[in-house]
Amino acid sequence: MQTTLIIIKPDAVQRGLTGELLSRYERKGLQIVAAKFIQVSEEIASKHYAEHKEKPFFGELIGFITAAPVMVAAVRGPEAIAICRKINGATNGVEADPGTIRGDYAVSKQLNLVHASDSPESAERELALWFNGEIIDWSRQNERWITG
Ligand code: FUP
Repeated sequence: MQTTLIIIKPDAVQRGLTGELLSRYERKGLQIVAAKFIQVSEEIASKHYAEHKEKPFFGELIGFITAAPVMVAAVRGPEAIAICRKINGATNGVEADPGTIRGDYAVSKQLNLVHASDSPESAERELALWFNGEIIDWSRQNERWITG
């Protein structure tokens, strides 16, 4: 089992897609183990995107993610990290395959609706950054009908 961080970004929230996008991970069979609707601080945004600090788009990226509220969630399941990256699609909505979130709803590289951790190391770091003891280890009654 892996747990990964999902962010439903400000563009998705503004467009009224929060529930619809979160439901894609849930319908796949992943389990929501934490979620909250928040206004992101510059501090958390800068830590989250620390690997992009030297990139020319860093300022704009921080401006975007802090511009309006986001829904942040932790989702769990077998290979959850790879599954969520596939559900999201390629970073740039122009290149993302139809059937993925970005392929279906995005035409931009920055306004790309969702974030998902890209590796187990990133997931661990990001979950610790966004959720402080707020992950709930709960059992699904129908687990055997989902993961076997
Ligand atoms: P991803 O892992 O798909 O979210 O994408 P990256 O980690 O490569 O980039 C993080 C975010 O930076 C992306 F969601 C979009 C944004 N970005 C830009 O705004 N401009 C760029 O040229 C590249 C990325």
